[in-house]
Amino acid sequence: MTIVQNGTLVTPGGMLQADLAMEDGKITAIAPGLPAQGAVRVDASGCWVFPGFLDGHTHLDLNNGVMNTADDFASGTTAAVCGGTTTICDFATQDKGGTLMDALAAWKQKAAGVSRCNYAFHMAITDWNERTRAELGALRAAGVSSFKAYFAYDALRVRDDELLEILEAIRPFGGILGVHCENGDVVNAMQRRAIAGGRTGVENHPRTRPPEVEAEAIDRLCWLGRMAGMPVHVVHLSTALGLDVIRAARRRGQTVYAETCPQYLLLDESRYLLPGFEGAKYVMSPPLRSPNDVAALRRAVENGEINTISTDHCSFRFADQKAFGRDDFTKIPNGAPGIEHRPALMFSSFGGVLNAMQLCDLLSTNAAKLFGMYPRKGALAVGSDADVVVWDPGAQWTITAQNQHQAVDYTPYEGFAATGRAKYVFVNGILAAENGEPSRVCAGRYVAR
Ligand code: DUC
Ligand code: ZN
Ligand code: ZN
Repeated sequence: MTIVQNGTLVTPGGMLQADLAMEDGKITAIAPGLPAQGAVRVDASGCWVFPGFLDGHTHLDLNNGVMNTADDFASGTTAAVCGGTTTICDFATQDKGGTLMDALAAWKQKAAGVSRCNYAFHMAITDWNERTRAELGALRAAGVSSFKAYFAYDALRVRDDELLEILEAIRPFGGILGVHCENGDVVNAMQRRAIAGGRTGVENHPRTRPPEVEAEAIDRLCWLGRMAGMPVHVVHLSTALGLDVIRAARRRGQTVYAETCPQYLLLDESRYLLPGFEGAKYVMSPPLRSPNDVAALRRAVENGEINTISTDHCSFRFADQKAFGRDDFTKIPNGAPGIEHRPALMFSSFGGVLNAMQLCDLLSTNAAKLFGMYPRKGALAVGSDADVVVWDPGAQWTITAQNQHQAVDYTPYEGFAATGRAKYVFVNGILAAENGEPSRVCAGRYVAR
């Protein structure tokens, strides 16, 4: 048995000055002054104790058609636990012509035995047909209740009629569909025009994916959701225009879940104008936006319009992977690292305006609820899994590529002065990281939902 003593617990019922006991991977007791004879004692005085943070959007060990991400499940989940994240939802992606069950098996294989945090999979449907539809029951039985579809990327995207059918098909079992909202045809056309005109530099990445490209796709998703009688989930929201579209759908009475990411709350499009090829570090889709967009999204986080903050962690090394697009920005692999730093970035940045309960919702509880893991995950409660973070709110440290565990040669947040850090991180009751360094144990398990 392990007992976390004297911390301030962030529980579903409120903040609680109490001890927390864990045994056999579960939280077994929460009360002040628990008897600790024979138990391993963990001192949490001066700290907040949270349910482990949950990153609902990661891409580990992904091949983008040209190359593999820098982080696989070994390095990516090591980085995750060092930062306080105890569960990730990664994306298993169907091959064109392939089955959903094969995709799930392939992704389980990537994670099994090497994952330091728990992992669940959203299923990205890229080939919608009768065989795919027929697999949904088996997939649900295998623990997959959330799905993903793309409106952009030729290798991944589905048509509007297919997206409508997917929404209808997952409705009977309460599935939820997250969608990458960018108009792929328009992006393709704008990219072709830019390259034909000799505009090949990094600064053309955001110019060929303007805010309207996102807003239009979000609007289309919302109407398709209404036609299907289904809630929808907008992933990686990046624009004020897109936020307005979500507001309009909500005013009509629709349920629209919105996720955004630290990069859209902390960084802006001026990064694409950095000298040399530096801007390639920030090439992701959707791209970084204007300071006005950043301000609008920050207000939306503060007033509760954003449900979850996830990373879209999809790392490529600057030196030899981003470099692939040196002469043509459309060839720069899309994505940036973040899995390790999300909790510290958000506590540092919103700590003055949001309280511990609100940050807990944004970083853990809401994603657990949306993706069918609550209260097993996302709650400090007796019977919940013993994924626990002892958070030192006063710790001062600096984010650098040097001290990170992400297997990539940069961080978008180089030099960021962070306040707050995961002091102890437990995954299924086992110490997985301490003061930002991993333990020796790989305690992560597949989370069937
Ligand atoms: N965009 C995505 O849609 N997925 C991974 C990374 C990125 O930049
Ligand atoms: Zn996406
Ligand atoms: Zn993504």
